[in-house]
Amino acid sequence: MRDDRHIAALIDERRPGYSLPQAFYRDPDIYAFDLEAIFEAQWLMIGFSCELPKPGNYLALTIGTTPIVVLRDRAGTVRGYFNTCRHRGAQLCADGTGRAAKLVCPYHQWTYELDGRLQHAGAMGDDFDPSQFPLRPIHVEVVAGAIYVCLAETPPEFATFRSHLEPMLAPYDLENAKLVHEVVLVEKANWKLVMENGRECYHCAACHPELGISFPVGITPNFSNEEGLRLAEYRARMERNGLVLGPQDGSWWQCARFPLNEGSISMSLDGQPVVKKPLLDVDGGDVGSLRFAIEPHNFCHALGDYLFMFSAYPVGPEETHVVGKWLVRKDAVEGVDYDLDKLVVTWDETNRQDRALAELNQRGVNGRGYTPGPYSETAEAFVLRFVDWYVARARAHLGQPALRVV
Ligand code: 3BY
Ligand code: FES
Ligand code: FE
Repeated sequence: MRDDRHIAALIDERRPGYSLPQAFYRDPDIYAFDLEAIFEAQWLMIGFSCELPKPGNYLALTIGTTPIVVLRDRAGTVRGYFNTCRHRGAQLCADGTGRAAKLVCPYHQWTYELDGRLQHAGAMGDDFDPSQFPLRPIHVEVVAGAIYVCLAETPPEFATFRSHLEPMLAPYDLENAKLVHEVVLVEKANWKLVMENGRECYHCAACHPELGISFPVGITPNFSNEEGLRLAEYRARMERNGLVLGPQDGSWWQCARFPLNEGSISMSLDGQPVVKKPLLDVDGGDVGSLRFAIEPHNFCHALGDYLFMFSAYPVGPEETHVVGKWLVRKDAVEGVDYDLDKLVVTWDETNRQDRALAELNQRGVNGRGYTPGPYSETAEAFVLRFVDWYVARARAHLGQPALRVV
């Protein structure tokens, strides 16, 4: 039995402005708590509606221990379900992508319509009422082509995030984009270490030579851009093109457009676009990056020519899977309009470097020598926000007040 009073006591031990006590990065009970309090309760970004181009296309994945499936139904609506059969609970669709006219359980062939209705169940007798056994839905929101899901019965309020992200992301026309590359990095680190690393660029100048070519690694913590002539010019240019700059943020989401390094148009090894046909056909794709991110597990960078998504999924107390996805315009042709290696190299290298850093962090944290250390208020402002948000959610889940006077 998990001892939630022990978890509450550990939360109280956390010193504000400091990293978490060791148990938060390795204790199996806290891992189980995190699945319940965070991953089964919050919005998660799983991918893009362009990955489901036709009715019946589905994307199945497992959140912690819970398999889900997100699909496009016959009416074109993106819907999501718990990927668990209503008969005896077998997983319906294997994790990954596919296309099916109906979802047929591999075990005893109960068959579901794409709208979740149970259409066929053999040998169940005359008084069996299939309408009582539809697939259990999960919450799904699609914002300008980005898919968010929530497994909770009552999800956190979403409309405010949508109202800010939608106008910023819509110009990229992601419904007419395509997924051209996907990676899953198996990282031997707790999901919070993966995310803390992903929320700061304190390490970027030293550890990400490829990213540092184009990415302003000294960027102000909230991506609100440095003041100065370049920002004034960028702001004027974006305004002229009707592109909202931001930054906009809420407790669990952030959206901001920012300029890349001088001379860089895209995140590539020479700063030049890697796709000839831009996603956003404005100023030759010279639009900086639109960064949008949600707690607990995701960030995206939408560039003029491609979009990169990063979403992390906890799979064990010391294991996290990071899913990376690259999108380009649907009509861009590989080998003609883009070279796949050049498209993916910057984030591929960056992700591998970040995996090594998260694993390095885990090894050190596991040692007897670990005591929580202080975050930089400037360079690690977003890490602090992430950890403070986590602590607030954990407290709320335990039924404690958000702020405790100690
Ligand atoms: O949130 C981000 O944008 C990631 C990308 C690089 C560093 N990190 C802050
Ligand atoms: Fe799905 Fe039996 S568990 S049909
Ligand atoms: Fe990094």
